[in-house]
Amino acid sequence: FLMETKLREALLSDELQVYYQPRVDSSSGSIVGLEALVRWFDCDGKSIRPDEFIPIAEDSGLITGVGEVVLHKACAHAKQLCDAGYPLPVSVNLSPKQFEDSGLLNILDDALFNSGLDHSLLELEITENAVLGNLAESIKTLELIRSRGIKLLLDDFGTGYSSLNYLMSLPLDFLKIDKIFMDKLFQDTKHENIVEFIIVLAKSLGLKIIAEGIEEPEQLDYLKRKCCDEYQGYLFSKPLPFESLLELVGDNF
Ligand code: G
Ligand code: G
Ligand code: G
Ligand code: MN
Ligand code: NA
Repeated sequence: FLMETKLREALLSDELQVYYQPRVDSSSGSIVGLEALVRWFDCDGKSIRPDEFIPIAEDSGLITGVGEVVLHKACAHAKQLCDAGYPLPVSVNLSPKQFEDSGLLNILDDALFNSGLDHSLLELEITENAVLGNLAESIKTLELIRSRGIKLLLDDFGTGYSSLNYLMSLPLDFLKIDKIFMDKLFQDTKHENIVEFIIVLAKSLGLKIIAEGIEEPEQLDYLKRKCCDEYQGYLFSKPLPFESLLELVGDNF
């Protein structure tokens, strides 16, 4: 309850910021995309983790406002990068509540219109939990999003139900292999096998694969051999405030 009140005030006083974690191309090693991740520094400068406040935002309905702020900031930053000569796509996380919201398409259109960002530079990360309710209805929404040129990415794959039916039926562009698989990759051959299976399956469905949570060079070597398309993790960079990201991108190009 206290957190909810604080979050409501945070929205009014613009305490939410967006950090960006680079996604790196497998062959060139250059930055090819960014994931937008919300950060909250309260009035005392204390940081409150999204793991803590996103669930509260979801339960209280504040997630729509939070999501709107993140989308607008991410689109504006992506536009700024593009104008500076770095046309990097930015992916924004959508929680299930946002996905169900009937106002979602208007919110997306507003963020794109206000920023002037090329639609192809916006990507949305959804999880399987977002489509659990009604598959047919979800597919319609995803198709409407995609018809605008926005790309879709399935996040956290392998951590929930991971229905092969979803993977087959949903109109998607990317699949993210979750960090939990990276953590356990060399623990036993089971984990190597399942990662290899996910990669082969996703590729056969025409999806590009992003491996996330890469911390060790050994993980990267393994995934390169299995031909992932993009990599994300502390090995390359932590999520950065926009100004730091701009510097990194400048050095990288
Ligand atoms: O960046 P970090 O590891 O702290 O993020 C923790 C969790 O919060 C992750 O599951 C991430 O997907 C989620 N998250 C981060 N930013 C956003 C956001 O803008 N919207 C939503 N819905 N979730 C986010
Ligand atoms: O790893 P993580 O993304 O949580 O790093 C965030 C760190 O960056 C915080 O520990 C904080 O010290 C610093 N930081 C970046 N931007 C701000 C800001 O706007 N306010 C405050 N108080 N700290 C910031
Ligand atoms: O749920 P989602 O995949 O959106 O969340 C991504 C989260 O993972 C973010 O909170 C981000 O800060 C975190 N993250 C990204 N790369 C790494 C990494 O290499 N190691 C760890 N421990 N966390 C990471
Ligand atoms: Mn994500
Ligand atoms: Na993930």
